[in-house]
Amino acid sequence: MKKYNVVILGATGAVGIEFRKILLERKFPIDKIRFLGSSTVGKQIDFGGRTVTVEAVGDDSFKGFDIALFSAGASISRQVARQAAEAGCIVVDNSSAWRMEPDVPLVVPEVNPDDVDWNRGIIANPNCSTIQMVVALKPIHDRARIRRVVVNTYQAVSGTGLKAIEELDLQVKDLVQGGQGAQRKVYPHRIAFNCLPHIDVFLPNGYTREEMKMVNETRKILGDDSIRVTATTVRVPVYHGHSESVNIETEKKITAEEVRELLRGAPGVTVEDDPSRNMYPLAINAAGKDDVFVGRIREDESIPNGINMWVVSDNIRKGAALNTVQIAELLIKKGLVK
Ligand code: L14
Repeated sequence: MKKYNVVILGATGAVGIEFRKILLERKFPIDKIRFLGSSTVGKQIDFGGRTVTVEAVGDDSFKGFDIALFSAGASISRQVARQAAEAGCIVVDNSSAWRMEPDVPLVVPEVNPDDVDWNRGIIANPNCSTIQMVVALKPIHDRARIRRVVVNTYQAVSGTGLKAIEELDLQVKDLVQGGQGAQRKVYPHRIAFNCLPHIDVFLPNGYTREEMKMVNETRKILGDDSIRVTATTVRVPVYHGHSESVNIETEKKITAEEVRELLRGAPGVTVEDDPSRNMYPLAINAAGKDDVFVGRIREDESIPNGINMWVVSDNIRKGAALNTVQIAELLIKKGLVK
């Protein structure tokens, strides 16, 4: 079996750690591996028995490499992705930098795998909240044609990175010891025992950038600009796993039982929906798992063709690292790497 030379940019961040685990777990066919970082340059990391030293990004970082997985933020990605692609190294980027570029495919392998075919060296990994939602929407859209989606999210702090996990940790520990939980670096308000209706920055239309990602990326991935989407994205004091309340209006009638049936057969989805046993998806159960979990499936009785559901997934796995690695696997399967 052919092996590939792989670069990870952002190898020591929350997503980078998961990239390394998932590559090993899935026995990704790796020949050479290179870790790039900024604040952790020089750090030595064990990768499946080899010791890899984190390097700074330089002019030759991508020469001789086949695939790069990026998760180091939008600005560095904007600076070096083209350079990597020109060096013949195909980039799968987890930042928001390239997602809405018309010449960059935005891909969730269960939903629009064939969009990788028209890549020109860069493929974007969608936003975490969008990925888990579209995995659940796709089978419903194919069957009943979705007209409108109203989504509210309950997003974990891990999405913001290791610093935010630490911030929640410090605040909780301080508060239970009688302190004020005043340790604040990442979020503008205390996140412990609180909910912040604010993820990423505010835009002139009053929405946050996270909310508009859900609107625009959903349309691009489903390949349908007529779908109307409106979102409210909320940070909650959860470490791992985003939860979403999703309300859908369809063109054709579809029953709750039909949705359950459809989703039971959908790739990457596990239906957990048995209210009689208090069974519904939970962030604490989804953490560390690969699937998107869907439950609380029921008809919206306020409109003729509506469905409500609760969608949960590990934001760092399916929402980021896993989806990125799955895109890389897809590229290999389709013979699109070198
Ligand atoms: O990839 O949870 O667009 O703070 C930006 C904000 C991911 C999550 C993205 C967060 C994100 C994030």
